[in-house]
Amino acid sequence: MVEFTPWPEAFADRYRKLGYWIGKPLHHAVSRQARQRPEAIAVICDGREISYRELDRASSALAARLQAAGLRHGDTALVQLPNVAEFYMVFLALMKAGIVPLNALFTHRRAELSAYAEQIRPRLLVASRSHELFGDDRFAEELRQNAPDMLALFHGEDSTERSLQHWLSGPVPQDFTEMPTPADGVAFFQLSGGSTGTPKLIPRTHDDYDYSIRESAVICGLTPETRYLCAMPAPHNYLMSSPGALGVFHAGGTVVLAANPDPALCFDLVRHHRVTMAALVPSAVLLWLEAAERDNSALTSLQLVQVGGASFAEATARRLPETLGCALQQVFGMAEGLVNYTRLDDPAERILTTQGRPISPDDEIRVVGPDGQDLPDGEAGLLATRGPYTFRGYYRSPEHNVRSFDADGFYFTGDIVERTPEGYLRVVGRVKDQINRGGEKIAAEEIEHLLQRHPAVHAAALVAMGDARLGERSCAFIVPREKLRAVELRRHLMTLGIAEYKLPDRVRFIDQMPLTPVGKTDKVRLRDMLLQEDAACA
Ligand code: J2J
Repeated sequence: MVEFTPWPEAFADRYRKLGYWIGKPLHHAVSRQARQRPEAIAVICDGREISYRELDRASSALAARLQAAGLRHGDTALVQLPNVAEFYMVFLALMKAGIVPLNALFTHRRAELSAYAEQIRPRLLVASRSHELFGDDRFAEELRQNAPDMLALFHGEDSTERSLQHWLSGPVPQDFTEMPTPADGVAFFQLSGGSTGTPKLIPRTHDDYDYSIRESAVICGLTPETRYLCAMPAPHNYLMSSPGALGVFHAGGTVVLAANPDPALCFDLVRHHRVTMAALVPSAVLLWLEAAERDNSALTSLQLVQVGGASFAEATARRLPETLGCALQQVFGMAEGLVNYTRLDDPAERILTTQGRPISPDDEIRVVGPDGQDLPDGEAGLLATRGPYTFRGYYRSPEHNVRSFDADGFYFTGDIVERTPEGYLRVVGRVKDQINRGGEKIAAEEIEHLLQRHPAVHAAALVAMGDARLGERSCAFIVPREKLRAVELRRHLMTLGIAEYKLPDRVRFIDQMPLTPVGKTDKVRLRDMLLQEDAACA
């Protein structure tokens, strides 16, 4: 079984007694829908309409085949698929077979996938032939060096023995028995936005994740009539669970998949499929607002747009309801657990000016000052939390866990928030060393380590710079050992193979790294230098 840090028994008991943890595996809602409303449409993808019956059948067929191929309960899987219906089929199949997936983003490349494989040593790889790394078998073979008995299946593969679509087809064998991992054990790994050199994995249990999904479905008012547009990466926690596709399946609604949030693509999908709800990040909202100001006639079915993942300017929030012709819901969540929503019946000002309040009455929130003291409402401090769906430790990261949690099990999120007297949170800043590039998180240290592997780099630091569209972009400050050009660094990072969104947007060469009194890189100074340059240019 995949190990993880469990909740202390007293907490687990309480969460069960309160009916939060119901002891069911994550696929239970789809199985229920398939029994009760088999013909209802679960997913629309590229013009294909997939019913709950079909979603359930395909996932059981794959689960049975994986079992027959010798995969076992408690094995792990590395999955990387684009926004296609098969992503959900695979996820549900793995839940049924008790195989623990890590769902990589489609933008992830060699560096990320290798680091994930090294951590989980997958017995199964599910990838897409349309990804640059999986057009041929070389990279899959490379991954196999760490995981010699790894089975590989490919979406878009011609040969039948390795074709994911083939493995998903056909009837479910009579003797197929579901073997999910225990409900209070690890169901899958969620990915942390991170701030450290190696990407951190978040073990999520069926019990905790399912609770957040069920409550999210209620808070967001989902019904069988909901048509939810998923136009951001499907594996992201937001799109999986807040309420995400799993929330929609819980309510028996329909997920409409889009490759990206481009309004040219999405507005047609909204019109065509009568989409009622969409989940966006702030940078996508800006694109939607520009397009809708020209013509919003495609959006008449839209009732609710959720915005989360990065700081959302109040001025933009104020434009949204009228321009898109629908309600706004702000969402402030994290793959580690805690999710906050403004409620559908909240006063307009609260929806426009806060990032919501926690899902659960048992989400414990602390706003902590510099000396570790709890701050009164209205004062900005570090957000720490524990609760029925907030994890208790990163996977195999004892040192990092000591820094991320206090002795009482509160997780320090790295966000700076203030709390209103009504218990709503406003995100006002961050202490974690991360760049939030339009909702995509970049761990500064990860990129700094990779930059430092270039022989001509003496020191490197990555900091955020403000950006009107994305909120933030990244700037790499480099102290070179010898003459070096920005393109060479870019090429170096491309060769190491990182997701494109992690490539520094700007590179600045400096003679010396500014240091704090204790000798650490002074990132405040670096950010100030950028501000001064921008002011000089303006
Ligand atoms: C400011 N910062 C925000 C917001 C997240 C729902 C929604 C988002 C995520 C997510 C998620 C923010 N305003 N409204 O998992 O279930 C920043 C914070 C936070 C970090 C988490 C979900 N909403 N953020 O974005 O794990 O800094 O999850 O700690 O990717 O994004 O990032 P991530």
